[in-house]
Amino acid sequence: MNQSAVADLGPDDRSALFDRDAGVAAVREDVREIVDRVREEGDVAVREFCKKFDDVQVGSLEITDEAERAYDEIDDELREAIDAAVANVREFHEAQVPEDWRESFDGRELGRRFRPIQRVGVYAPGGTAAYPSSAIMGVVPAKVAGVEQVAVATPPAEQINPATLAAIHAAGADTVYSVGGAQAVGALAYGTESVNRVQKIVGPGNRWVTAAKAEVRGDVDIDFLAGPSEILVVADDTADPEYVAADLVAQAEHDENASVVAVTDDADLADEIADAVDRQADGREREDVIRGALDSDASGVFHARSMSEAISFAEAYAPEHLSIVAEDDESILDRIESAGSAFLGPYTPVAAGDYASGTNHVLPTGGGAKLTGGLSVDTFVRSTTVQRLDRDALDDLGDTITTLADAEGLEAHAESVRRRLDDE
Ligand code: HSO
Ligand code: ZN
Repeated sequence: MNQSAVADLGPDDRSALFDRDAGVAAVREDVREIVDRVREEGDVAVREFCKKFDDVQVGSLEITDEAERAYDEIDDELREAIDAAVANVREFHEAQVPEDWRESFDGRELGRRFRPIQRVGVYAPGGTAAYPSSAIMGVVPAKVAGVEQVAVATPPAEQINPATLAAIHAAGADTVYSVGGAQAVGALAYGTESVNRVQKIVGPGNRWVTAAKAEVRGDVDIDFLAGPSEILVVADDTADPEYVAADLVAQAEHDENASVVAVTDDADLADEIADAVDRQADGREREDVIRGALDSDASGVFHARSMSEAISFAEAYAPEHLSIVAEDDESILDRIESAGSAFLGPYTPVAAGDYASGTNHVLPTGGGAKLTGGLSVDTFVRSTTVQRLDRDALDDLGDTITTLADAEGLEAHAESVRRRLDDE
């Protein structure tokens, strides 16, 4: 794993860290071909790609009933864990539901009204790991927002992970499709004989799924690019290096394209974290994946000369997950504006938010946190502004409107006001 002083990072090092793209650009062209073929050929192409990439000859692409069956059949402990996670995620997202409002602004009655999108597609990754938690994170906020048709796409397998199917059902999805990768995104975006076209696609995925979302954006709405996982830990000398390392290794476990970073103002701690990461990676079930991520140019343990330098580094990185393990964590958080989700203190592992604290784990990666937050109820609603003016309010505003309309040469606009005000 990279280890260096922040001050010694050259332009190429900084670019690998701050302009990271987790290999998405490299698959963009292949993804375009997949998406185009799904768009043109529908189910035939979807089935062909399922065979090619997942090595599965899919029967029916729609498997909604299997999700309900899986929920009934999984063991009680797993069902209870799924239900507990769903309940916490639901509770947190219910607290976000925006209320319609109207207010008087000097006699002008203005307000906003919120309504859900109607048809949404959620991607729940499968592949080398199963992601029941991602199904929960996509479906629950959509349902809390009031989305009528929530479809989930998850990769096919000899037997699709029963926990994923059960979670999809527990979260309240309406339809489930057995299709993954870029072909799933294409099918949801354009529709096929078996897959209903949606208006917005959300959810995390590997670089293929992420590139496909970038590809269809514009034809269909997407949440944002939520690619391979990232974590950045800001730590001071009060941090336990073993805890910090455990969080880095955990996110590295997702994908060899994951990026994991720690930055600290304590040089000894930097060494201890790097040692602990190496030790903790040893012998893990997914050690190959972990080592792949640790060796990435976008990963490393960095020593800053001051907490201010560490904070500037974190801001430039704009991580998906920001963990702050430091005495004055709140004031450090205050000074970092760009992060998908923040985890404060020694007892808040990122895994808490990944699974069950209630916050959403579908978060912007690749520096996207500079522009947007993670999945929330807002992702699934649109707003309409509403206004009503009485005669006095229009009278008050009349000169302003007509003067601006005249300045724009839009005389009919001005007339639409005058006509009303001239009428007694
Ligand atoms: N850390 C992942 C979410 C996840 N972790 C799912 C475990 N399962 C992306 O934020
Ligand atoms: Zn995770």
